[in-house]
Amino acid sequence: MTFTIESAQSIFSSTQVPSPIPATLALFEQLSVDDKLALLWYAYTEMGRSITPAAVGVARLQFAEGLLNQIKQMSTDDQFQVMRELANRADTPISRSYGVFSVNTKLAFWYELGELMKQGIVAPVPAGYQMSRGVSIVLEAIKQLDPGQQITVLRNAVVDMGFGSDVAKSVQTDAEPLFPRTSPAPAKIAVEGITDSTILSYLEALNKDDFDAAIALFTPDGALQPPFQKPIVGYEAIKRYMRAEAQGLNIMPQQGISESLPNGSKQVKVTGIVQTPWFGVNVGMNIAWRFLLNPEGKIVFVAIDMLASPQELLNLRPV
Ligand code: 45D
Repeated sequence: MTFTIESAQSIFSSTQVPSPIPATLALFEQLSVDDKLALLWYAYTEMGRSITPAAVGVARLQFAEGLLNQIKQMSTDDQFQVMRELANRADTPISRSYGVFSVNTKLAFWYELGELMKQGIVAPVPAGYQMSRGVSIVLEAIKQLDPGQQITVLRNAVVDMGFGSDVAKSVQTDAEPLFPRTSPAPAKIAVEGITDSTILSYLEALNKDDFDAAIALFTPDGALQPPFQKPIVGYEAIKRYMRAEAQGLNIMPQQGISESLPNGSKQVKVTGIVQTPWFGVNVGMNIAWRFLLNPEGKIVFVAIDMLASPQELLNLRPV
């Protein structure tokens, strides 16, 4: 029995509801460049969700340090110009360097710039800037989101900046350190409604950052589809992705449903909370995993979805 990625993507499709995140990002995209920068500043400072400083390791910043030092030495006007170029994805040397940073280095770069803005070394918004109607509309839309969705909007906005940024190609080099875990994740996991050992092993492996163990649970052409992204196919690609994006996650699954299909395969949906090391225990994201297992119990496909609302945690209807 073979599956196509397309057929696998549609498992539990009746539980899929439109997410407000792409809609909010589309509103953001329509803003002028100064409005985008101002929006991010207001959203970042007003939401009051604090980034865990431990996440911004000194070693991680070393990749962004050169750029940050250049920016520090610039005039205020030039600093704005650089930020505009990044937000506009302009083809300039600085914007190109940014474009090849890994996701975590991009986030660390803006975190540090944000700190410099708070200290007054870099000015936060252009002098004389008046908040436009567009900015207040997008800000209002962001305020309606739950905290996990808010940080996802911020993250996606940052990751899309710079020239030639391509999340799918972004890789973390071996030189970049692992995220420090502030508190150990639970080693043993119990999920109401789930006894399948593949599923439990997958979740436990992620909690230990044991990506080799996680990969071993997939078929060689198995696929992993992250939130709002295309499926990533095969051991090597999934492992590279996990090394870059799944370090230090706290996985706290709550409940699930497992359904045997006529051909001996199984579809499993699990919902629960995931914490990112960037925000630690301060922000929980409501997440669903939709697994397709072959008759041998290997993962053919898993989609990770950001839930549209906390009520979706209980939405485990099959089909
Ligand atoms: O422009 O099972 C200023 C997978 C103003 C793996 C600013 C997973 C100017 C498999 C404020 C300075 C990974 C898929 C900007 C599971 C300006 C698996 C700065 C899921 C930009 C479960 C802004 C993992 C700043 C998940 C500093 C769902 C913004 C992980 C910083 C999700 C934003 C992680 C940050 C998320 C956002 C992390 C740090 C959503 C971090 C978000």
